[in-house]
Amino acid sequence: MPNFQTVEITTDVLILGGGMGSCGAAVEAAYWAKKNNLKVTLVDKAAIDRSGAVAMGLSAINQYVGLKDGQNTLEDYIRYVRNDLMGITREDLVANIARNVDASVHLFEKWGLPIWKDEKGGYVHEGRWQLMINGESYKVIVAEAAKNALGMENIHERIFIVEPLMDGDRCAGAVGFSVRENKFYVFKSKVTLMAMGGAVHVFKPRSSGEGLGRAWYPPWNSGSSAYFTLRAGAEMTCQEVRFIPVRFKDAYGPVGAWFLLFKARATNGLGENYMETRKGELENWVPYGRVKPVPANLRNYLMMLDVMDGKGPIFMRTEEAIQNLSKLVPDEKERKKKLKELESEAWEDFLDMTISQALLWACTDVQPEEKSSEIAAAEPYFIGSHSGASGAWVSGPEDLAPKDYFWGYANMSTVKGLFCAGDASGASSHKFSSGSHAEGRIMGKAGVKFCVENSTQPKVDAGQVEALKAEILAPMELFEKHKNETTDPDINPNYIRPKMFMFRLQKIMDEYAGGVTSQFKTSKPNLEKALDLLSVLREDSKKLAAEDLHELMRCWENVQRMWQAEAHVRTILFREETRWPGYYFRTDTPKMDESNWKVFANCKYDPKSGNWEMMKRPIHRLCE
Ligand code: SFD
Ligand code: AMP
Repeated sequence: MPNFQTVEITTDVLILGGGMGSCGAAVEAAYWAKKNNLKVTLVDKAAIDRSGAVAMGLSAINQYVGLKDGQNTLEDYIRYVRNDLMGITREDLVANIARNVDASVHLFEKWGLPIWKDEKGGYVHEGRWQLMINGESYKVIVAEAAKNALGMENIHERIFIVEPLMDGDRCAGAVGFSVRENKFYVFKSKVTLMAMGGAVHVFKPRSSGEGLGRAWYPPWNSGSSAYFTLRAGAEMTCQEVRFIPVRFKDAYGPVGAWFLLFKARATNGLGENYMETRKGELENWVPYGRVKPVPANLRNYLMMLDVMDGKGPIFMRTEEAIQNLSKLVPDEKERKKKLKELESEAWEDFLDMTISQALLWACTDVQPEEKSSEIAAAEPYFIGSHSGASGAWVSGPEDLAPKDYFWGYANMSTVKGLFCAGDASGASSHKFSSGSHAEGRIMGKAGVKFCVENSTQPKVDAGQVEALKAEILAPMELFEKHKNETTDPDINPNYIRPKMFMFRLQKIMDEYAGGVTSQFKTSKPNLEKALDLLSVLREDSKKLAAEDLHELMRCWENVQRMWQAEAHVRTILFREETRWPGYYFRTDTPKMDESNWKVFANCKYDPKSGNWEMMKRPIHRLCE
């Protein structure tokens, strides 16, 4: 077992993660910290230039409200999110992000992000709320601003954060380890701002064998946010609201530009448009079945019904859409030019954010102007910033939040001094990249205020740190101790390697908690079985073994996924209805129950007793 040096860093404001939320927090916190002479420190498991969901780039900014230009009102956005989430959303949080998001977008443009412009110099919209960008370098641009604000000396990269440090009921920082050097890190802080993304590979992915690892959501976001907040004892919300995006099949290319910008249709193997042939089904989900646009989960559901009836494959009719758009140009020469333009936009949409989809098109001889491409529902992900909603239950802003949604500081979780944003904060969907950055800024400002008003450095017990160090590094010790006892180091009665552990977790979730194989369906007996198997898995997690630092990270990623899984299963079990068909379907409670379940389903883990508590929280509306 190598000797691990302990590195201790004491700071005022600690930012965990280096993605969109954290980069927003960094620029804002740096500004307010300077005025108050405070130190801000950021820690990322990767390099912030290309970390998080935006690593590969994006082709659209999905949240732009256009408030100043009078394009939309805050109420318009609230209603959009409320309807898309089947009525379950924290409208105070949504409004707070929506009123700040345009400023983030303007900053991106100022920092150098190319946003598409029309002839009049206005932004080119993909849809009502979405802007088209040349976004290959989106993350590099946003990270550069964060780096400039903090200074590289305050940014620690390639450190995997595992656990919170606590001083009684106050968060006192975090511990983790370097994935490059034998160093254990202890970050002590007055306030902790956390945006470590959502989770993927909790469920078995569709990709297997040679494609294993390919998923829509980035494989490096592994549930660290949910784990961190749960272990700190924070209340969580919407843990049942997973997200299942419909994507181009196998390489997960985005569909938004096709549906919204190119106005494409999707049809089944018989050429039928399920949005028309299955329209009647929407009446079972009123009032949300009647809103425009049809909520994302219901769009999914109509498609899934066709697939379950054996009417697949489902095709995005790219050839039809491109021909239709080019036909709008009357002059033949101009029409040919338009056709070329559309073709190049179609390829760029993928090259900007899902390069593998462009590769798949190239290697399967697809020319989108000639041939349709298959689309399919992906496996479930946890992403509070997109069309899912899972995350921590955080305080709203003082001026907008109803009384029971406000406890002192915007975006503070129910644990003192622990703030969350982006995928880490729940019930405020449809923030996407821009809204996550805006929410990070909100968190940055509120976090500094907390720090100024709670200026004593929390106490950290040295025994607590030593115990965490031993527990976190244990997988390396276990491997060293037993590795020579078998000829194949993968097979050993004394330990389990993280990949096998992950397969076990994914099999449980896939089969019992409504994954791809079970057609996204589950029920009370299935969920109870899942909990039973998860408790055995938890026991076996003590036997995880790591050959090196990289595998140590893999061990802890999978422990974190397991906790995300448990919160999910418990909450689906608690909510005795089906509200989001197309995300999951509870076969024993197949209908939506507005009288009993138009509430938030929250949960909390008590680190002292090890017990879980489930609770309902009321929904307050900000507008009609
Ligand atoms: O169209 C640790 N999103 C899109 N948003 C848009 O605005 N437009 C799009 O076009 C988007 N598309 C899209 C999107 C997401 C994904 C996965 C794809 C495509 C394939 C959504 C946004 O990307 C998303 O809303 C934001 O990125 C959320 O921000 P944030 O900050 O909550 O998460 P992050 O950016 O992934 O960053 C997470 C950070 O945490 C780090 N981290 N650090 C230390 N220790 C640990 N244990 C850690 N675990 C994680 C990460 O390294 C990272 O820095 S479209 O297809 O929908
Ligand atoms: P996506 O590429 O699927 O992530 O979509 C990008 C944006 O477009 C998100 O805001 C989606 O909610 C929205 N969107 C995608 N498809 C549709 C659709 N068919 N109708 C309305 N909005 C959509």
